[in-house]
Amino acid sequence: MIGEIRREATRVLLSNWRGGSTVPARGLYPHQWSWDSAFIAIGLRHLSVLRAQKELESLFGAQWQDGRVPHIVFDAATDSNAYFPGPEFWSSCRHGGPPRQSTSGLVQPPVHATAVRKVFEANPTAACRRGFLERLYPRLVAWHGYLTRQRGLSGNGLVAIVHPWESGMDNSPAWDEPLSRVEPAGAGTFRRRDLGHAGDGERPTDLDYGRYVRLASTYRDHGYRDGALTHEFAVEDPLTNALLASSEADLAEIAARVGADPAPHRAEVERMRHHMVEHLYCSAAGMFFPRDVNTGALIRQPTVAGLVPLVVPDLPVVERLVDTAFGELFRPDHPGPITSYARNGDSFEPSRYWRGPGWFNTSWLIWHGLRRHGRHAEAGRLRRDVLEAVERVGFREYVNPVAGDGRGAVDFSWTASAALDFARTEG
Ligand code: 2M8
Repeated sequence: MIGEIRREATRVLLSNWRGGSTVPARGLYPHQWSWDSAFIAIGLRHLSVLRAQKELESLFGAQWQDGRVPHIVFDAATDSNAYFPGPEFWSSCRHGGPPRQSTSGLVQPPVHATAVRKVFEANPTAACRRGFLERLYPRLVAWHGYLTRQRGLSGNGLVAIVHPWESGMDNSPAWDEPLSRVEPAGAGTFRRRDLGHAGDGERPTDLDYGRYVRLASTYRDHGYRDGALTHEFAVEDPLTNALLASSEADLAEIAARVGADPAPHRAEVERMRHHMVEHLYCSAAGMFFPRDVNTGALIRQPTVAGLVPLVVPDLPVVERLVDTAFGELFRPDHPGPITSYARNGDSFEPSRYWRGPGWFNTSWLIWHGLRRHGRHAEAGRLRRDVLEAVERVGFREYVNPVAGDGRGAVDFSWTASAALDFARTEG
């Protein structure tokens, strides 16, 4: 079983490689995505450390002057109409994006320093030869600096996302309430391309898309300047903040390797951990919730994002989070990834994208967090369940936790990458 998974995962990652980076899936996602590339590099390092380094270098090659790492880097060789919203919509070059590449103006969760560290550790000699860490370290510092400086919108020590796409969990039920205040762009003003590749019962609705387009075009029309705009959607997401804290811990290790001072990075981890527990943790629910910056209220929707803080080193509430993660709420009926939304949630939909299906990257993050906290028994159980799902459904984008079948894209890169990493790790 493991041997077959490794072979097939390798096939997927090789066939989605485009010469300098990897597409999440052919057809539906024909460009480079930010957090996908981080997960992909983590898997690729088992096949070729050089390719894994290039995956991350190409992404950071498209970093903006202000330090942001764009959520999509468009492939110039791919038809610009293949994906919506495409390069013309974002007009990145006019707003501080890199001069020779087209990108989006949004960001995605910062899991990159973790990926850089793992790729480095896979073969330090090869990395040193190419100056991999020396080149990436200042870029990672600028990336984290962009988030803490420009996205610290409420001043409470946490960073905010300003669009559901920035969460990576686009149509999470947690965004329904803040999104309901956004006037959608007219249905006739844009043309979705995603529905040509996946069923509309598995994707966000047209109303969601209208609101996504409105928010993105307003941000663009303000030159993507964070301070210059009262964001209609601004949320402190536990997944984004947790990944920033955990990446900052990895950045401390990277700093030590390149002869920089790790102490400020360690202080930053401590600061973020404190603010996360203080502002986003709900002890009654045993999990974290996002906070709406515009109302100041917690959004009490139980999603897997509220469990991802397990990745934060020395988190004081690990026990409760583990109980929640392995309780009934997030358990699929068939062995597989933890569900993206609680089974008893009022908006649970087992086939629709981030509103119930299990995803491989979030389960990888929880596994990583469990191992970080020495919870090897639970980590091993999750690993076995996820590998069993891969064996059953292949490298699908997500899994219906009720029927147990695969949904969304086939041959999905981060599924292959996570499977490869699980398959290559004992326990
Ligand atoms: C999905 O998001 C994109 C927009 O960024 C889309 O729906 O077109 C999400 O699952 C996101 O987390 C992921 O990075 C992206 C590419 O796999 O697809």
